[in-house]
Amino acid sequence: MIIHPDMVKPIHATTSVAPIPTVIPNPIIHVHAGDTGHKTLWVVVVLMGLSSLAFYGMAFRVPVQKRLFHILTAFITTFAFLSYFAMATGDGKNYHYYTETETHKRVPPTHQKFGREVYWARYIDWSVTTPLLLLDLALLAGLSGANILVAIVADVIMILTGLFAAYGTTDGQKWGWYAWACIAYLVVVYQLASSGRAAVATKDSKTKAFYASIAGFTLILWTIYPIIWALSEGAHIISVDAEIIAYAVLDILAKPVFGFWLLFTHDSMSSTSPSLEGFWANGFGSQGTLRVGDDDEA
Ligand code: RET
Repeated sequence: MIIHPDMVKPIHATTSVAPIPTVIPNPIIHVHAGDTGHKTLWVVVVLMGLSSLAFYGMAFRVPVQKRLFHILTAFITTFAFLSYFAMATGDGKNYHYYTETETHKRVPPTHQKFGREVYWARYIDWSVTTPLLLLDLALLAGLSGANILVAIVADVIMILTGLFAAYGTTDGQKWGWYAWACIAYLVVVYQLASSGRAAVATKDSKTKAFYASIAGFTLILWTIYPIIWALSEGAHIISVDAEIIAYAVLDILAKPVFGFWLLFTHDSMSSTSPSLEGFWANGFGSQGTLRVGDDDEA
């Protein structure tokens, strides 16, 4: 009898003892968002859009000298609106592939390749909006320029190293980048909790109490992000839908809720809050104006 190779090729070998690894690799398992995740992304698009409109509306109701916080906060939700619009319509994401190895007692280890969705649009959003959120808090506290710069640079390092962590192929690479991001985050925490508190100590009691509450709220919220990251993109414990919902709740608290709280309180304290004149309100004064054609006359 002639034995054809197809007759012996063990494509899906089964046994009652233990799974026998096949010579044909298992197909890649794709881990992606479902219906709930997609709907959640659209809900956030709408909420970020509406809050942006509300913040721009609030900005127009106060004189330009008092508009800095309104404008910063409206920009924050506008960026989030755009990034959520990208994610909801299927942009700003791709599959990150990795292999999980399972060891067995009697047979050689088996390998399974996975592709999990990474929503990289988040990191673009966060790299712009978290510095703006920090600026809101730093200006409220009256933080020095030097401290603001350190906080913002540390913050950008945190987000970018977080992005590298999301695409890490080996555990060492992934968790190595994660560790750098956490160290950068500690610098941000230090600037808000220590330098920020010292700076606000010279202000009136209302501002002091308000900074303590809103900076405390921010620090608690921001600390949940790396925990969600570790459970989702890090250790792949929770589903992509769960990851989308968790970040959606955090983003809504960190941006629109934070924004309304900041602006309503700021407007109610507006008699004590500083008024920005100079370039912010009037552009370059006559002395600083560049006049076209000055050189030609000379
Ligand atoms: C990552 C993963 C790496 C470790 C750390 C992280 C921290 C992220 C933070 C994000 C804050 C985002 C906000 C968004 C508002 O919409 C990058 C998740 C520490 C703190 C406030």
